Amino acid sequence: MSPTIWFLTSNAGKLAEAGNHLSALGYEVKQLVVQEGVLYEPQAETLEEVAKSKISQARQHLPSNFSPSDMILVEDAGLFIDALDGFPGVYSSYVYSTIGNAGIIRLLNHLTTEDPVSSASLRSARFMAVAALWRDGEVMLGEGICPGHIATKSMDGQGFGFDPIFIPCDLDDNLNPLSPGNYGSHSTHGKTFGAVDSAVKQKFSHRSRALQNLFNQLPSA
Ligand code: ITT
Repeated sequence: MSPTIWFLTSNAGKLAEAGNHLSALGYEVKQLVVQEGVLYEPQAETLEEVAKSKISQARQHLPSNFSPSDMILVEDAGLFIDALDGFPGVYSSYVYSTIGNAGIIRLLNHLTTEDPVSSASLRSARFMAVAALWRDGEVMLGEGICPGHIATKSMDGQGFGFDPIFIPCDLDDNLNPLSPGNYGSHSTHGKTFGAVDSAVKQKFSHRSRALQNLFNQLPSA
């Protein structure tokens, strides 16, 4: 029987993406549901600190059918915008639920030129994710980064959170990201994560990369 990974998250988009990634590796992913208002998001300066705090909290709320070979997964992500010195970063959830995507686009309105390449580098940003896994009493961490830039207008459709306003950098043949303005063999052709299929996002995303980095440290299921 494949090992069960209990993912502590309230975000359905994150759950679906991690489920897709990990089921392909032979794991079963279940959502670890905790009563609303019981968990807290610590005021931390790094995604890693937040992820470690989420693991400690998750361990206090294991389901009754948690078996000794099961694992706990948490993941903390954020959008880091260069022109705003990395803001919203660890404050991404708060910023998303207050000013939202429209507010971010308004904040960056002045950073646009006619030239798409300089526009992209002025509006450069990255998604970062830290995934943490509790297994056999130990915590392991994996990190993923997806560089890109903020679109000048929202492109909705699929995805969640900041997906409608984030355009990832193209990737080369080995799936390594190129710098803004360079064309690679894998591209969303100027579309945001919100305007492409989830399978396309998965190829570029910080989440896939963090999970890959984390699960590469484990023997395969
Ligand atoms: P949990 O902590 O319950 O897992 P959350 O939504 O608070 O869910 P994060 O703290 O990891 O998740 O994310 C911070 C914000 O960044 C939040 O508003 C997310 O919607 C957004 N976000 C995270 N990953 C994203 C992604 O892949 N695409 C778009 N937005 C994302």
